[in-house]
Amino acid sequence: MGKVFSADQIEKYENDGWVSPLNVLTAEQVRDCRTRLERWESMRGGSLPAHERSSGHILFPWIDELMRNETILDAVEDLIGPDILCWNSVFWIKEASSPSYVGWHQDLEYWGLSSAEVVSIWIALSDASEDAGCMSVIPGSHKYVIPHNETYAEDNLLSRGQELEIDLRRQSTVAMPLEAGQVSFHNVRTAHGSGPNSTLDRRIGLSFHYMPTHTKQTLAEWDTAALVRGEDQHHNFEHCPQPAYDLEPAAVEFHKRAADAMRQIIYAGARTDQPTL
Ligand SMILES: O=C(O)CCC(=O)C(=O)O
Repeated sequence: MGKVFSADQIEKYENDGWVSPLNVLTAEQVRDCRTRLERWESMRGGSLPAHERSSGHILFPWIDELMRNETILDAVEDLIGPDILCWNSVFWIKEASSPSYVGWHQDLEYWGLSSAEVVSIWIALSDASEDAGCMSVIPGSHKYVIPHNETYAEDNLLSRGQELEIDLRRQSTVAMPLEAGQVSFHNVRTAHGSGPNSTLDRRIGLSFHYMPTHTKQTLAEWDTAALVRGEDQHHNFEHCPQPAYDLEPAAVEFHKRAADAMRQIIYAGARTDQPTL
């Protein structure tokens, strides 16, 4: 038995590479987060530029607080132990009735992280039903590496339009629908993807990517991460400062450097004729 997950849930995560859902946020907390996000989007003219959808925890105390949510960290500790860094956070937004989708992929191949223990969590800030295009996974796929195609397809929300090079009709996939306020957990190598949003509401998710402190960045000399629990005896990443208030100038400057480093990593080896984040 862990702090949050039962022994069966931990075993399921180890065998299948995912566990979901966990109830974390109240309806009021979800409303508050959504209001703050949508206020920020209005400031930016309606939607966030790609570089701001990533690492928002460096810019805004409310995202930093979500990243340090005790229930989430207890659950992550059950899966990877007590010394935890958060590498990144990303907003995954599909507008109402939109064709946006996320191609099937495994993240570890693109992030340069040395540890296959990295755990991705996804917080639903609106209902993420199957009709809204919730995430699905291929159970057990965290145990092997699958080649990817890079399609750069317009509606694919991934940086390179990645798609697994396998026939999905031969795979058994499992949908992970979430109600607003619930959270899913998947291993960084678990193959996952999601379809379009055919509902009348936006599908809004916020992912955080947690890793043991011994993890190294293999694609860049310098990278950042937030120490969210325990001790970091390895110092492989520069620790992100916690923002004192929204868009604090020092935080904006740090975020710019961190986002530049992230862009180099995410696009390492990619085609050069494509627009970058
Ligand atoms: O939002 C989605 O549908 C996919 C998110 C994702 O790829 C991730 O959190 O790793």
